[in-house]
Amino acid sequence: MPRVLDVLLLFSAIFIAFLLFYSLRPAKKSRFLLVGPSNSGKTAFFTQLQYNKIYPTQTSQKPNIGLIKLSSNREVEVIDIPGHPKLISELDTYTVPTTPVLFFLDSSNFSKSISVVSDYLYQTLKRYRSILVAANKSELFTALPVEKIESILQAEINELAEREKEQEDVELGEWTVIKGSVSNGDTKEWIDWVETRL
Ligand SMILES: Nc1nc2c(ncn2[C@@H]2O[C@H](COP(=O)(O)OP(=O)(O)OP(=O)(O)O)[C@@H](O)[C@H]2O)c(=O)[nH]1
Ligand SMILES: [Mg+2]
Repeated sequence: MPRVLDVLLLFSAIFIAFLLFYSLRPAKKSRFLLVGPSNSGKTAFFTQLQYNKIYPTQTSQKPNIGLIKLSSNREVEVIDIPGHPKLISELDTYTVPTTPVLFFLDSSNFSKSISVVSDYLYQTLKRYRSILVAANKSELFTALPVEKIESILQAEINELAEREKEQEDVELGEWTVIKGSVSNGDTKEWIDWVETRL
């Protein structure tokens, strides 16, 4: 009889340890990234998400990491990765291919920066599966229409992929472009996109 009791006690202890392990373990955090060339508005968007206010920014030299609550009231980690070409290796610090990425570009300066933006987008598409190109600063008079931005980017990405195909097989993430403006608070479609992918 004492044997049966010992076995029962042992099983109860294992069961309680199991319950404690699963209830005390930290919940898996959702995360999304703000990526893209310098001056595209990532940190402005980050401060808007984090503090509900756009603060004056300077070129970032290290990532900004924050916790925000989206409409579902779920806490989400947002990481703003500096866009300076010297810091492109930061892209690899967070690489989990399924992490949703908001890739920022400046629509008002796009014609002058096509190759820099396309190269950066190409590098991002090689690392992540789901990318929304946030065509920011669309309120400015000089902003290029989103359809034009999309077709130029598509042609550039095709060319880059074609060139690289000769050396190795390339698999690129899915991407789409949505315009918006951090300054005007026109960012809802970007946030909705992120929410459906977390
Ligand atoms: N007109 C306009 N300006 C914007 C908008 N969003 C951001 N800016 C401005 O663009 C400039 C650059 O913004 P940042 O957020 O610092 O750019 P960033 O992408 O973080 O740049 P790096 O840190 O160098 O990678 C700042 O002066 C912002 O105020 C926008 O929607 N419209
Ligand atoms: Mg910045």
